[in-house]
Amino acid sequence: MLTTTTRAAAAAAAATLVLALSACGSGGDAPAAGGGAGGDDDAIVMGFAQVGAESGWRTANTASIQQAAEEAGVELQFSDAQQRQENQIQAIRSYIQQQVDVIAFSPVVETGWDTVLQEAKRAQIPVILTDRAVDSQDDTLYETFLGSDFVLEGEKAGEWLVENTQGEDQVNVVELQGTTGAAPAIDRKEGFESAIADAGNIEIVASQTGDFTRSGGREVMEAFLQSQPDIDVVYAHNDDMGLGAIEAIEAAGKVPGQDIRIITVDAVKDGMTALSEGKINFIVECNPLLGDQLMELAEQVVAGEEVEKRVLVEESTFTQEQAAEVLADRQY
Ligand code: GZL
Ligand code: ZN
Repeated sequence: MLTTTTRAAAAAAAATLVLALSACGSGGDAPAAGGGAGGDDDAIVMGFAQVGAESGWRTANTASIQQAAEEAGVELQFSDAQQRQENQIQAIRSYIQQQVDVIAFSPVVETGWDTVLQEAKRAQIPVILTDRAVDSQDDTLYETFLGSDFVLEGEKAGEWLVENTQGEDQVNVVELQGTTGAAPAIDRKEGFESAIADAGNIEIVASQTGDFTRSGGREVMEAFLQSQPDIDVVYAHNDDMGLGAIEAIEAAGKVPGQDIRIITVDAVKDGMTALSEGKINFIVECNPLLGDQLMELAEQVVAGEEVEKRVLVEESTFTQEQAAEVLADRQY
């Protein structure tokens, strides 16, 4: 557990890392004539403050952003906040100091962003939200939000469960929530609960955060297997926690996908593999490949063009049969 002093040290270290990266990234040249930091004076300089590296989804999201920046000729200053909001805020402040042309980030939680976003606004640096949203009332603090509709993802998961438990008298669900306070965790819970609300036979008997990690999912599922006498279904807010739950279920001598059915969200390679093997029963896709759309939006906002306030991404759902068909073609 990081104490406040070590947290501050960690935050400072993260900021130093960002500054070091940016120095080496721009080859230490003087700020370009274009006003932004960085070597090439007409390349857009983007500061990206990533959540962390907590899941397969995040790894794919980071790869997509880095590859798209390369292809678009955008100079990317990139930081990993290890899932800590103070590190993301520190990184955004360092991008403001560097006078980047545009800031993009995926807010680890919904709250607590207004102050630093007002600093970016005062510095006249446009901000793009990707993946996760903020709860700020002032939507002049960011140009656009590019990402999925997490409530819809939760609804798709709940609708599948309602359709596939018709006739079962009592379906006990345990829920592995994502990071506490994160938009996907809040919204996937809301969507799922709304979809099962009218089904009289489905009940969420336990719900706890596994912080979107495989180890978190395993530890919480071990506890649920101890405390819950009858678990029929696991609803995990991402594949990684579902995969951790599979480890706990198998360690308890039960068969995942049969004794205990599993529904997850993301559809990353490891999740789709488990789905094709019958250990997961249904996956709702959450598309991490936001890089190309992000670079297009960055070019538009830096050019001062109006952009949609909300840009949704395409995504689907997968059954066990569908996973087996598409597994070989999955990019992530
Ligand atoms: C969703 C994204 C979530 C993924 C998790 O867009 O924020 O964070 O579902 C990731 O796998 O950790
Ligand atoms: Zn039961």
